[in-house]
Amino acid sequence: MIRVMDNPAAADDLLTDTNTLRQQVDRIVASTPVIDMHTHVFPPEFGSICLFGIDDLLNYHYLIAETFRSTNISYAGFWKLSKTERADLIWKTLFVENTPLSEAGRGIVSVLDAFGLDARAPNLKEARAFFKSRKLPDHLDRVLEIARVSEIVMTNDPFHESEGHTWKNGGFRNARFHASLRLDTLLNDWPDAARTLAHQGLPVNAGFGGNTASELRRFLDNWISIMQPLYLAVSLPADFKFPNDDARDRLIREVVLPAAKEHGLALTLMVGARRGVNPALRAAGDGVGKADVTALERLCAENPEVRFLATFLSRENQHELCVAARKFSNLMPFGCWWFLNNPSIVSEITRERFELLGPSFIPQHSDARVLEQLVYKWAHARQQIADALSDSYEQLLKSGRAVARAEIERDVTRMFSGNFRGWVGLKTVGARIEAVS
Ligand code: FIX
Ligand code: ZN
Repeated sequence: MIRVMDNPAAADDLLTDTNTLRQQVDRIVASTPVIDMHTHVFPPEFGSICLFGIDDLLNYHYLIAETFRSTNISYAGFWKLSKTERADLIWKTLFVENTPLSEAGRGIVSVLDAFGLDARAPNLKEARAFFKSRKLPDHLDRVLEIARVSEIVMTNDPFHESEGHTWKNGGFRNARFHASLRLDTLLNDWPDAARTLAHQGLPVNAGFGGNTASELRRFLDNWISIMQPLYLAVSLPADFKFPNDDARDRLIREVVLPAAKEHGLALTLMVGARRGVNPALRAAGDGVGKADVTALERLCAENPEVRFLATFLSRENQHELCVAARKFSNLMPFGCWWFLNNPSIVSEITRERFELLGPSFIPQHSDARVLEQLVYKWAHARQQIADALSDSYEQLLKSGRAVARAEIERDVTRMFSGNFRGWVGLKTVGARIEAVS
């Protein structure tokens, strides 16, 4: 029985009819702006790493891996081709000679459809002409509008030379983009990072001699002041351990955590990638491994003043991540990462999170690398989130509590932007977006 008087919403506002309820949830989830809190998308100021258009879309590493399953070309032969030739081959293999049943294949179809392009075209002539005709700044606006993405977080590694030029020349101006300071080179490739820094004149060495730790702190402080990141981030291998007797442990304890504390920055951990399982596939050659969630628990327990954002790549780790988040209020689970970003798994993980965490998590990030991927990744994720949320509200209704439209809006806004804003201290003042310390 629904006890109207006990609810804050007026009786008329309560959605007691399941069809109406589902329609409202679909509409609200489809239209609520989202902050995309982890991407590899860059604004035009970043030059060649700002990827867009059909050739970049088809050269996505997800599709490259799939192409090798349906053609006999050698790895060497494939990499010898130009970007345009590779796109032609991928189109022919996955979209003309086969049906694009995979999530990444369907993604291309959704993008073409959103722009009124023929997803059954025999070649890329029409799509290339269309994307060539677009003016990048207008196109960027349009993509964000279709995807209902209000703000985007980039991945910015201070060791990547491709970005250095932009940062040295005053950075970027687009207020919808934010930086995140990526620590992969530093934490996962320490001997190389130490060599590079020493080469740049920093008195550091791989054996942590002298003032290595304090010099690295200065290095991070400097990049934090240049990039103004919303958080520090690292992807970690499936065998990541904490505590551990290795350089990464020292770097985390002596450099990264103190920097996070001093600057009030959250630390994002993306755990479970197994890099270079098949190096011949380059970026498409990474795999997945089940990780040890107790490492994250130890980090959260030892550093209650640090806010952690965490995602795991293995499906097997998802339940443990939810349980860990119930134990540590400084832990925010986010996203269905990479090989998990398939409708069936997004549905499963989102439902599990509702059941264990209510609305206190961030359901998805796109991980887009190419601008227009935002269109399909968000459209597809929103469908799964809406279905899972509708089912949760319907179960609540059956148990005796109806929801009102305003409550659905509150919940979706919290999950699509509020949880992240609160976690990283990002506020919106009218159209002006600013980070607060
Ligand atoms: O480490 C990461 O941020 C990963 O998301 C990428 O490296 C990966 O290649 C990817 O694109 C996954 O979606
Ligand atoms: Zn990523």
